[in-house]
Formats: sequence, C-alpha cells, structure tokens
Amino acid sequence: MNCIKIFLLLCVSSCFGQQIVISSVDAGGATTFANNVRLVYSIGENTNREVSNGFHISEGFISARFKITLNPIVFLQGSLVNPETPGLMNDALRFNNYIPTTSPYPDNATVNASVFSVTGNNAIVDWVWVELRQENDNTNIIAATSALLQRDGDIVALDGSSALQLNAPPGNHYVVIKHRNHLGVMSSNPIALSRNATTIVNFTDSGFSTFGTNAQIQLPSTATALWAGNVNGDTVVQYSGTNPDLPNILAAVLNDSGNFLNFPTYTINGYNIHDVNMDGKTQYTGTEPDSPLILQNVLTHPGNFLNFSTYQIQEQLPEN
Ligand SMILES: [Ca+2]
Ligand SMILES: [Ca+2]
Ligand SMILES: [Ca+2]
Repeated sequence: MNCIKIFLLLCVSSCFGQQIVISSVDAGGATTFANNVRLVYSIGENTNREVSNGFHISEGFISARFKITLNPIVFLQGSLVNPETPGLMNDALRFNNYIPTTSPYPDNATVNASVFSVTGNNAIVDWVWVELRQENDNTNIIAATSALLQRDGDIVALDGSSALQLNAPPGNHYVVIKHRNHLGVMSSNPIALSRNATTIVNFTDSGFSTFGTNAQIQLPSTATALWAGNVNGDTVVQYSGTNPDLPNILAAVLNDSGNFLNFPTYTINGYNIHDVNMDGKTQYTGTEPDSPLILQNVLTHPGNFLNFSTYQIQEQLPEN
C-alpha cells in the first residue's frame, strides 16, 4: 500500500509541478536599531522559531550592520592657493563642471550631478577618501569610503550635505583622510566614534594631533592642510631627485592630445591629477604653472634644514 501511495504522490507532483507546504511564513521584514546595532531581517522567512528579546530575531536572513557618524574637517593646500574667499577653499573644479559624478577612488561611488550645483561655503571642492583603522592595529583598515569635501572643510556624505557614515562598530578608531594629489593624514590617536553623535575630527586645527611628524603644512593662517603636489601616485612629494613629481606634470602637458606643437607652456583644462593648485588647469610652466607649489613645499618643509630641492616630503601614514 505504501508503494502505491508514494507512486500516487509522485504522479501528483509531476502533474502539477512543485508543491510548497506553507507553514507560518512571515510576510514582513523590518529593521531595528538598539545600542548602535542595526538588525535587518528579510521577508518571507519561516517564523516558527522566532524569538524576541529587545530585537526582533528570526531564523531567516539576518544581517547586523554597524554604523558610525563623523564630521571630519580638512583643508587641501592646493585649493587654498589665492583663495577667492579667505578661509574657504576654492571650488574651481566644481564651478567649471569638472568634478566627475563617479569617485576617483576604489569604491567608484557615484553621486547625482545636482550635488555640484550648491554654491557658497558648502559648495563641493572635490572627492576625498576616508578610512577608519583598528584601534590596536593602525595599519588595518576596517572601513573606507569615498566622500565629498566642502569649501569650509567639512567632509560629508554623497548627497553633499549629510553627515558622513561608515559601516564600522561604535568605538575607538583612527581616522585617515586621503586625496588623489595631496599627502594623506591620520589622527595620532584612536577617536571615540558612535552612531548617534556626530563626532567632529578637525584636521585643520593646528592643535589637532596627527600621526608622524609634520604630517600637514602649517598655513600662515595657523590652520593646517594636506600637503599638495603628489601627482605621481606614490607617497612622497618631491621636486627633483630619485622619484620626483615634476616630470609627470611636464609629460602630461607634452603628451596631451591637444598640444600639437608640444609647448611646455600648454594648458590642459579639466579634472587632472597634475593640477596641483586645483584651478582646473594643468600647466608645467607659463602664466599659471602648477610646478612652483611643489618646489615651495619642498624648500620650506620644516624638516628640510639644508633647503635641498631633492628633499622628500613623506606621507605620514603607518603603512610607510
Ligand atoms: Ca560646511
Ligand atoms: Ca610623488
Ligand atoms: Ca593648476
């Protein structure tokens, strides 16, 4: 008899396709926050072993997401050359519609072009890269993201105005800021970060302690800024010597497809890593050249006691 029953069952299954026995399927799915932990569970899971203890927890697809909120503040030295408004970075790249809507950094984050229509103090200067590093191992990156830099130094989320959030557990983390043609910088100490409070991490304050020695340039205004001039993708700003940045600017200018007559005074317009002073123009020599700022930085660096033009300004990050 059992064999007949199984045979009939197979017939029914094959005739009518797959059958699903429905027993207590939760059609919901929700998210909840408690103690800075975000719990997410999906819809459609079987709920017959759910428990509830502050969180709603089921045996379905659950992910716990941690977030922290922070407001880093940083200046780029290049954007402060000949400022249109004292104390604010220039936003020539934004003004000329040169900033790409896709980030130049590894996550290839994208923004709506409308974020570049904001003017004034909160106008966008450029993309930056923000990392959080582990409290007991400052070479270990636990979270990183592209973010946007405003003229007043605020680093904000991809909508151009909201506080920056990173996927990391609340706690003490080192904060690192990097920029495509400036030297990166890190807090000298882990900083307490949480989800609900927006922690200000002000790298422009000369009293703020950074990792290493002379990690930033001290400006006449007493504010501090990231060193400009690292156009060749390494971790050093150098005018002349073993791995200088200057020849890359010359090569970019000479090799530009629009420079038919190979003038060293040719200007490349647009978003370009060789544009040291961030004015939207890349020029080696001529009326608005980018190379003098590199020489100036090298010669005036506090560590260059003998004023060598071959001095190397090393990025002060612990992986060096
Ligand atoms: Ca702002
Ligand atoms: Ca370099
Ligand atoms: Ca320039």
